[in-house]
Amino acid sequence: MASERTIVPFAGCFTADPEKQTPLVFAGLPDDSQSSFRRGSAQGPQRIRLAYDGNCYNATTESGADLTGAVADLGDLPSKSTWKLTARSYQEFAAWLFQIGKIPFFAGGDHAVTVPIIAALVEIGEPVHIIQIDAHPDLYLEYEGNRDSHACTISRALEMRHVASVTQLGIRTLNQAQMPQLERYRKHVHLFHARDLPGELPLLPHISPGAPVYLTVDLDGFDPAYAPGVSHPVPGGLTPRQVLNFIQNAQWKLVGMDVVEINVDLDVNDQTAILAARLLHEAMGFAAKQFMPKKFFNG
Ligand SMILES: [Mn+2]
Repeated sequence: MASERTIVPFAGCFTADPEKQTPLVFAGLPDDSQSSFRRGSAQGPQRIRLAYDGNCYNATTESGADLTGAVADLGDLPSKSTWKLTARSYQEFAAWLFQIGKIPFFAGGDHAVTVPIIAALVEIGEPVHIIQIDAHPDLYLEYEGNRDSHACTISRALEMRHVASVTQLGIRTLNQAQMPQLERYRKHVHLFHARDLPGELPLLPHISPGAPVYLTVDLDGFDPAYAPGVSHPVPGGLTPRQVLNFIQNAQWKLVGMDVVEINVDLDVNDQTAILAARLLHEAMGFAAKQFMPKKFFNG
């Protein structure tokens, strides 16, 4: 169960009342133990909350959803003594949220936190499409002997039978070591290099309108000009505008989302934390628009 509840308002969207009857919930997964290089994402959830705090942001999304008090903040799930135990607690927590019909939004943490959340998606009861914004395919079978590394996230996801497909957007670090996995799962993986995405992000014909989608955003998918606070910056990435338009124009059903891999030590003026919060906010608005048009919308 989550702890350390916060009353940080997150642009007025958050309520600290966990009993609030809203499908939209937020929780932090502050674990960076599976990072291969730099640590720093464990402070991500709280920095993302704080970055979007106060009266300088408003609760209405670009598409007009007024999310005032519409998001229950369930706090941060503390890390356990081992990653295996932490992952189990994340999976059980997420499974419970899916069982009771919530649409959870998570802030990491490194990209390893996504694996137990995707495992919990089995509770949705039908195959779920994964859409990944990332510079990296995360398709190592194992990395430095560690199958739980954040470099292996998509390999682990593809082993799950309830994962219908994985769409990777913004990739610019595919290497030979990951090619065997890409070949093995070629029917399930749709990889788009950043170099091939100069404008609007692609329509995804393999995902039917209304199909369930889980969105996982590694902040290094963005160009470092927009997201300097990441452990593995790779120039030549996506823009916030591309990704926001992609989310807002989607025809699928969003069942959950995470934003991971912020490195708070490298962030500049909270630029990356604000971007992370904005992505969550707009995606919450998309979910609200899809499921609760009368209750949560202006006009
Ligand atoms: Mn990455």
